[in-house]
Amino acid sequence: MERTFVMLKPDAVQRNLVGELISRLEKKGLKICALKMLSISRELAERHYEEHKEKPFFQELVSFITSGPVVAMVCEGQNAFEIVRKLMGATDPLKAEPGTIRGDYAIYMGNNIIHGSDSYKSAEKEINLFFDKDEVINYSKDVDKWIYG
Ligand code: D4T
Repeated sequence: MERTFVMLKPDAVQRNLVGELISRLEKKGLKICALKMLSISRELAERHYEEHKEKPFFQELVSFITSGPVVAMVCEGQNAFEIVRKLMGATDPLKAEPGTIRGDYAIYMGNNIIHGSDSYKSAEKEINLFFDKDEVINYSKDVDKWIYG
C-alpha cells in the first residue's frame, strides 16, 4: 500500500480548517499513519522546498510556511499521492475546481492551504524529513475490505 506526505499549511491552521481537511482525507478512505503539529524551522522549510530555491517566489514561500504551526501527516492507501493531489486541486486556486480543497478554500497561490507529495520519491523524502521512523505507525483496519474489496 502506498504512502504519501500531506501538510496542512499555516493558513489552514489559522482558519480552523484542520478538522475539515483531515475529515476529507479520511472520508475518501485514506488511512492516517502519522500526524503531528509542528512549527517548521527555516532550515527544514528550505530543505522541503529545495527544488524551488531559484524561483522568484522562494522567499515568500519559506516565510509563509514558517509563519505559524502546520499539521504534518502520512496518509496510506492505493494510489495515495495521486488521490491526495486530486483532492487538493490545482496549485493555483484560480484553476482549482470547486469541490477540491483549494477550489473550495483558497484564493491566492501563496496561501493554498495544503501540500501533498507529487511522486512516491518526493513522498519518501518528505516523510523522512518530517517524521522519525517510529512515528509512522503500521496497522490494519477491518474497514479496508469495504474500501478495497
Ligand atoms: P505544494 O508543494 O505546496 O504542494 O504545491 P504544489 O506541489 O501544488 O505546487 P509547487 O510545488 O509547484 O509549488 C510549491 C508552492 O509554491 C507556491 N507557489 C507556486 C507560489 O507561491 N507561486 C508560484 O508561482 C508557484 C508555481 C505554492 C505552492
